[in-house]
Amino acid sequence: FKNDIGVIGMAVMGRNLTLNIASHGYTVSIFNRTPQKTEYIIKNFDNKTILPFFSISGFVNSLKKPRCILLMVQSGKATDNIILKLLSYLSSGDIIIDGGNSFYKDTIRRYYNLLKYNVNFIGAGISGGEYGALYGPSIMPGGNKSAYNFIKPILKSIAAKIGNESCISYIGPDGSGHYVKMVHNGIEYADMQLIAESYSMLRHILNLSNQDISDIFSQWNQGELNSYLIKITKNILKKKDSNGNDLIDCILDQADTKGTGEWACKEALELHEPLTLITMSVFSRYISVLKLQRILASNILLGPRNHCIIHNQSEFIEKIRQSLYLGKIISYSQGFSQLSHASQKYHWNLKYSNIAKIFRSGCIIQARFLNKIVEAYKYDNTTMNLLLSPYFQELANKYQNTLRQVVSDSIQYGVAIPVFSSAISYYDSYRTSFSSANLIQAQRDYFGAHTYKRYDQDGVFHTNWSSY
Ligand code: NBP
Repeated sequence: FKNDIGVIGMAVMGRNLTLNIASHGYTVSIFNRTPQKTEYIIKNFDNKTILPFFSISGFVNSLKKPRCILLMVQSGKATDNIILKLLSYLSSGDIIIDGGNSFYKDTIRRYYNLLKYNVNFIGAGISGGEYGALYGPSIMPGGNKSAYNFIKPILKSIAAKIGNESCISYIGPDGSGHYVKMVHNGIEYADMQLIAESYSMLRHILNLSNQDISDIFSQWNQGELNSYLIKITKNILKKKDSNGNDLIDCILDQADTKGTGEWACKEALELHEPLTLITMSVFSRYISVLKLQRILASNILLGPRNHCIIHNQSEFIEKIRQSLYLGKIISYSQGFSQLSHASQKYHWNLKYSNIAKIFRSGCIIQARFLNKIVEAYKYDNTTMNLLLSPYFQELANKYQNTLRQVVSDSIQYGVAIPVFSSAISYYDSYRTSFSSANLIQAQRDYFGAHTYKRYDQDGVFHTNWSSY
């Protein structure tokens, strides 16, 4: 008897995905470098369809051919090591699925390297954290399409559902699935930062209590902003610690990063994409880490002398809501624009409507408004920027004034809102038909003879600027 699929890596993600797969009637072989983790699963989860293996050869030999092996190990060297160990036991046509957060360029390299051995490699972004892995994640697979079609029934069965649709869709060739996951994670950074800045304005400008803010998020979750991140924020703000204190007030204000957000920003630089909100979200986490410097600076550097006064509290709360929604839209516009640029560069032929569809459940950025992105790209997959599509342009025109008021009020209060500020700056830059870059070009030509073009004449020009 041979098993349907094997999973390597029995940390939280691999374990929960294994339980999810087994709960759908598949037999699963499991392996982990450290045997205790494998033993733990067998002892603690009474599931006859999960079979433990303590050697790679035994694990590989236990699988039906062509073998399907899901890797859920740490990205980077650990993934390369385990692929190398597997390779000597695999046969032509076998399929390795890397469900970890691998860098897409590593996935491209692994894909073409394994092709030499006739081993199929699927780079699958998997989002939803440990809960999603157990009950239904969003899955973004890239690689060979016929290999994907072979493993599709298993992956489809474990993916999150929205109605009768599964949150999985073939993304495209080689590293495209992991690229989409990287941008997804970047978008997640900006969503979280926009929510945190909203919380900061409610807390430090309106002086509301955590309970009040939780109630506001609860109301927001009923409308346009309905999303997983708003829901968990509402819950976080109500949570008490064992002493009855608001837990949020006891949590140190230093946020970590794990890599995918930074990758998205580095890729933006490589592609010359203005991914300003995500980048500013990553920088905001870096500033958060400078706690000692911030404490020092708070005693040295002055803030605004006079606060403007918010006369109407409920009106300001509604303005923050509208600004948060527009900020989110601008961030997604940038993220999808980067996807489109990468798709052209790597010839991936991405279908943005399908990508937005699989983000609608299972993953961290799941949100009602993704339906609007699905519609926008279904109507036109070549849309240059979501802000130009009918629904989003109408919304941007409706909320842009509010966003600038909220940014201006917060600046006057001295409350930091770096991503809201980036949102309105990008918005204004994007809608400016005559920018100040003429001066930049002149400066470049002045000191470096970089040349410039003119509106009124064809050709490329250089001026001897120092002669009058
Ligand atoms: P970790 O990312 O913490 O990785 C731990 C696993 O990698 C363990 O099974 C460990 O084995 C194995 N491993 C390491 Br470390 N080095 C190894 C090596 N040289 N050879 C073989 N195995 C090795 O686990 P995770 O949080 O479950 O995440 C798994 C993957 O899924 C990662 O790529 C992660 O980025 C991605 N992911 C995580 C989340 C999340 O919410 N945690 C969400 C989405 C995707 P050991 O037990 O012997 O040390």
